[in-house]
Amino acid sequence: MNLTGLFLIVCCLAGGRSMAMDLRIEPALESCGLQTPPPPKPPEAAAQRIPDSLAVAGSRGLAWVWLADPTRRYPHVALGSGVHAGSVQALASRPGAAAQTVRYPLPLNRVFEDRVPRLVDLDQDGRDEILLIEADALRGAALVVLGLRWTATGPKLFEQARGPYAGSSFRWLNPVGVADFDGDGQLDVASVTTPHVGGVLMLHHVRPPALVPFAKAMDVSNHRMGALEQRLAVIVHQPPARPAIVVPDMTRKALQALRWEAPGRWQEMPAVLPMPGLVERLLPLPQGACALLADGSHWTVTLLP
Ligand SMILES: [Ca+2]
Ligand SMILES: [Ca+2]
Repeated sequence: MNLTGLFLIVCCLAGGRSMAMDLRIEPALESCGLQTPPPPKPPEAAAQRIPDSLAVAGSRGLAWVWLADPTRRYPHVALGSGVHAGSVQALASRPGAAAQTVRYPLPLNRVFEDRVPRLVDLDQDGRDEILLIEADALRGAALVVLGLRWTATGPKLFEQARGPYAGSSFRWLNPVGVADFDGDGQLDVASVTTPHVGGVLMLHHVRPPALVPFAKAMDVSNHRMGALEQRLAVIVHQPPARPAIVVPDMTRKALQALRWEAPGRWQEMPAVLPMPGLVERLLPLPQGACALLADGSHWTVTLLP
């Protein structure tokens, strides 16, 4: 009997669970066959975005969002450069009105330590919010959710919710994504705090004005220090099971899969899955992920529920 078979028996006898999660990997062609169409052309104003950052197009109230006002006032190079954004800007749109540019500047003790604004309708009201990594000079990084509202004088971005700070200067965190991890019908936010020095996977409820952590798991990483690439964990949807997270362990030479199960505990694989090299990027596939390793090879990763 192989180790997996042995585990299944031990698991089911000891824990009473019917199945254990498992991951399978297979060598794949470049990008695992993923076809990504070229993005639409950003508006003229987005040409002023900070270096190496993405302008992101949306369709639910925010036509475009980009990071702007480059500054070196927070000299941390987790993303490969000490240049960060002093503001986020957006092209706000609504039916029957001309789109308008709106700017949300940060105070001098803060920056957006991020390269990609994430658009997601977190409160499911039909309009997108912006999820970003902010960094405070003394308290380090925090997740922030910005909402858009229209006033008599035009659109305004405002802080809708904020997560806990990473703790001190130059402590960073990196989002994983958004899903209903605990099955209560409300979207939750997943992120990894301090992914370079003992990463902690955190799940947060969205409870404006706060993002409130409700689950933590240790010893994961979803970023390589100094890398521009921020996509190093995926969320796998296999209903009726709750969404699972596939993420490297701290070495980034192995993968773990975790799912937050009722009534409130992690289900995870009994042992991490060793990879044939250092994991540099994970992109979502319907049943798992496409992994890019440091040697340039691609692998499909499949989650067996
Ligand atoms: Ca919304
Ligand atoms: Ca939820």
